[in-house]
Amino acid sequence: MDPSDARRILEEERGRGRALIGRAGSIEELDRTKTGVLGRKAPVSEVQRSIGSLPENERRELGRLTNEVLAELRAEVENRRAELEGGADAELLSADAVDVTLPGRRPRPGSFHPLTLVEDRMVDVFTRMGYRVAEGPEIEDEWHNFEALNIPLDHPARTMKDSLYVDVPGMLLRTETSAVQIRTMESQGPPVYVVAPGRTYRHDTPDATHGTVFHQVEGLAVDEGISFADLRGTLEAFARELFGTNTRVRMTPDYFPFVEPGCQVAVSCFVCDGAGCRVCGNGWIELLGAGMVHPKVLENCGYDSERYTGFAFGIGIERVAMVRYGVNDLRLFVEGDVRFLEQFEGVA
Ligand code: 2NL
Repeated sequence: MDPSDARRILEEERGRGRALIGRAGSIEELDRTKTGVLGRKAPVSEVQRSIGSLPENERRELGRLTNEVLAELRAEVENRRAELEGGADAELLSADAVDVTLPGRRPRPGSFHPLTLVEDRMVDVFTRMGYRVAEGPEIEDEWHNFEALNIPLDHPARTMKDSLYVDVPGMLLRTETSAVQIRTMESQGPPVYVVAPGRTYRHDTPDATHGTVFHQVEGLAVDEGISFADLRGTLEAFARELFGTNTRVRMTPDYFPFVEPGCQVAVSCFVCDGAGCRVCGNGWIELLGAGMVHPKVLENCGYDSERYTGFAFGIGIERVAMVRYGVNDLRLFVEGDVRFLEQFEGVA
């Protein structure tokens, strides 16, 4: 190679290399540029290989110049590499940045299910009157669910139509929580003051007013000298706690196999105070069934029905929740739709 050509190439490569290295936009592009500028086939490398065959007087000087250009370009490559790596870091840092001055996200509070709200309030009224809370199994035997309650073998409530039997003979999903109170009487002597809240089941096709699952609070008081007047007084106190001190109670005769006499209980409407409105219709809200415990039920549990008397009542929780919160479809209670449930946020 002609020494003057070699000199020209070195100077050209110094300029061209620096420009290319400076333009490399990524580590990958920089590596390709490095091969082009400093690799085996690069013009600088060709000059380097030709030095050995140059005349003695040129060899020294061109050798020094070649090394200078090579060192300079290598340094440029490493500078550019450091810049690109630093840029990648900075990009990562800004993508991951956390603004510590932003206000925190407040977690949404949960809410109680309306049936839980009503059940808790009702149970609370009775526990303050001195009642204990009893719970029991949801799968019951026919003795506790029917026979002990004086519901005879041929009673329509026992047929498959109204009850949900499980595939163990004689076992069914309880149709009321009375069974829990039968169990309480079987396990202890009088006096008994107990409420049994919980789920009950019916064989029904769900629509706005029928469901498969119901919730009840049943109550039972058995002692010496308990009268129908005690039942009325207890239910009046309960109604006033739940619906306000102006609430009046109306009792009309009704029949349940496990009580005698039995009655239907209505309360004066808490919206119109008995005048008649959209909520109640005629001023009264029918709320529960009740009565004096049938002597046969007491005897079935080993209680002396000559000495002890008692009253019992069964309150439908759905019924109370519907009038209280203006719910017009039973299915809303079981569907778990958040748009329904979140309306009870903050209600205690
Ligand atoms: C209703 C009617 C009622 C009872 C439940 C009861 C329990 C025992 C003994 C006697 Cl252990 N009675 N419970 C009594 C009368 C009515 O429920 O319509 N509930 C929604």
